Amino acid sequence: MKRALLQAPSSSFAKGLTTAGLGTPDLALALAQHQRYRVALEACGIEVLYLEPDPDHPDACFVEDVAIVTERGFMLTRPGAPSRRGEVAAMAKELSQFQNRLPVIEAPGLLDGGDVCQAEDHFWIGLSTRTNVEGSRQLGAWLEGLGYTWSTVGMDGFNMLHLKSGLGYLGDGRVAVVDEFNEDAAFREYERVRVPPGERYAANCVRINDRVLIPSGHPEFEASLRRLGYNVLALDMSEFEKMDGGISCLSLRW
Ligand code: CIR
Repeated sequence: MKRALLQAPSSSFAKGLTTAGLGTPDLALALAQHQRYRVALEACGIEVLYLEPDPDHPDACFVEDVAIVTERGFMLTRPGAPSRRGEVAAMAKELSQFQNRLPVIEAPGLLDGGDVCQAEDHFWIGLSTRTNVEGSRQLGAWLEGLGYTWSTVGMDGFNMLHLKSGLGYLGDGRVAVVDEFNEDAAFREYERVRVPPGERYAANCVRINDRVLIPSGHPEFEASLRRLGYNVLALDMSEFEKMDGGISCLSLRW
């Protein structure tokens, strides 16, 4: 991985969608946490690019949801939340410098990037309240054209915003999972690293080159990653957690 695209939270950040019930985020603290996130990515050897903050779209800092980026090509999504659909235009403009024609999920398809997890040449697509079967089918067809495989993961009745709210691919055939995914046939061939029930927020973790980024304050999970030999970087994500966002949501990485 060489590059990441970020967007700082804007003045309207606190007006974004949330179900967390953790209170109103502090913008100054969110900006400081975002800055430390950038420094952490740079420590992983990543060149960081920025989109302009966008006060018309309070959730726009969660850039992961509006595009799928792979080593073989980029695709724009059609976010499940109507208030987020306008974020795609700025992303299209930014990514067009890397790829001339950008395919996009078309109505009635819905897809949030937070529901898409790459594990080597395979992609899991979560069917959440933000991503429907049609969205997964369109993404899947595009992925197949690039030589990837894909499968859907049911999330009916799970108390989770996105697929990656409950899992993170760690590389080396290993996936961090909350209990709901532990028995799922989709992950049977992978070594599962269990995220303790009291530390669910940490399931949204990302492997970047030789490091794993996790949210701080999850000691049991952090210790199990360290036992497996991972170089763990723990970041305070409190203000983003208040808006249902995690470590992966704040960047697109390729
Ligand atoms: C939303 O509800 O869309 C935002 N407040 C949070 C999005 C988090 N994104 C992600 O998990 N990929």
